[in-house]
Amino acid sequence: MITRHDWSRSEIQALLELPLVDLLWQAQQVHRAANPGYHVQLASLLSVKTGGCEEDCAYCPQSMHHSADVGGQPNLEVEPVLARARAAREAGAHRFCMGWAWREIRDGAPFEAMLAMVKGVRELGLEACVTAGMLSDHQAQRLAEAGLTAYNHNLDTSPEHYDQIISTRTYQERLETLSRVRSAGITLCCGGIIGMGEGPADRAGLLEVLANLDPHPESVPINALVAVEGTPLEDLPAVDPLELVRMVATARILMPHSRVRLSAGRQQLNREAQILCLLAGADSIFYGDTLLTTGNPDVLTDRALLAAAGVRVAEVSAVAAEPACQPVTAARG
Ligand code: SAM
Ligand code: DTB
Ligand code: SF4
Repeated sequence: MITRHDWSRSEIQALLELPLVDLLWQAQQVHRAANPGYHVQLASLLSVKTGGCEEDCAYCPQSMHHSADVGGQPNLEVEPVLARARAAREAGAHRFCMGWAWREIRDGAPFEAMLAMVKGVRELGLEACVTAGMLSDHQAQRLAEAGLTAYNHNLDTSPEHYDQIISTRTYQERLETLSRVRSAGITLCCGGIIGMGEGPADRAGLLEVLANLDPHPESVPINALVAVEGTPLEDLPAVDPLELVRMVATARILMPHSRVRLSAGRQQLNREAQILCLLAGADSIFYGDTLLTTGNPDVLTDRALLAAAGVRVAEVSAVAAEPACQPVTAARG
């Protein structure tokens, strides 16, 4: 199978608009060929620094620009974070993702603590992912040295729709952050959100930018907007679950070897819609009762979901044996 990096927006839009049965059939063929065995990865999330963020992302309950801001909570310390990572591992998670509501990483004690958290999570045999806004080359290098598996930084939407969602950081700055992470040898986790008032060309536009990154991001989170009260997007209607299925299937066709993560918004989906997303090629979910600040299905419900779908859950020990930075063709960050 050839992995392409030259997809046009019209080709992508045509995929998104295929009859659903044909889109699913194509996605499944690509998925089975690229990822034999169908292993689903479980990733747990923890918010280390919550709220009070200077950015104005319209969807986010952690922005100081919105009345929803959930700020005012102390940053978590290294030991409690590692205790949560241990508990996540015991519950069966493979990856532990930590979030900081920052515009950019600052040097000093909080960054040293971040490095200690990354080291500690890796020592537990888990993959470690951080999402903390923009960073410098030096900070990326230090995170790589600490063993960071992946850095999450989303493009969120198309370049054209972007300024309706965020005004305090440009699309170009996001692309530069991604390239810094890549240069440091850390795998990329980069995706977006649907349900923010975008049109079909915007969904194709987001996927176009992602699919033309070379190499592709190893991990591509597809979020459905969680419309939080007190954010500018609070009144937007819930996205049709089949639109999420289409987005997942198209991401799978465009980026055959990437992990496509069915991310925020699963609480609005019934079991069957989630299974359709798995069929469409999603091979990771966030696992644990909370995302960063909003809810997620509980662990037992998710275990039952995966059992009902009949998918295999990746073994933690197998994940731990993988090196932090893998060759591009095999990378599954
Ligand atoms: N401040 C960091 C940053 O923006 O890179 C890290 C945290 S941020 C919460 C991580 C991602 O979560 C965002 O880029 C966005 O795609 C997603 N997200 C945040 N709030 C969301 C919401 N209400 N619904 C869906 N996705 C959301
Ligand atoms: C991503 O794309 N989705 C996750 C993870 N990356 C960091 C975060 C979703 C957050 C949803 C809103 C909240 O819980 O605050
Ligand atoms: Fe929320 Fe991250 Fe935007 Fe800050 S930068 S408002 S934490 S999404």
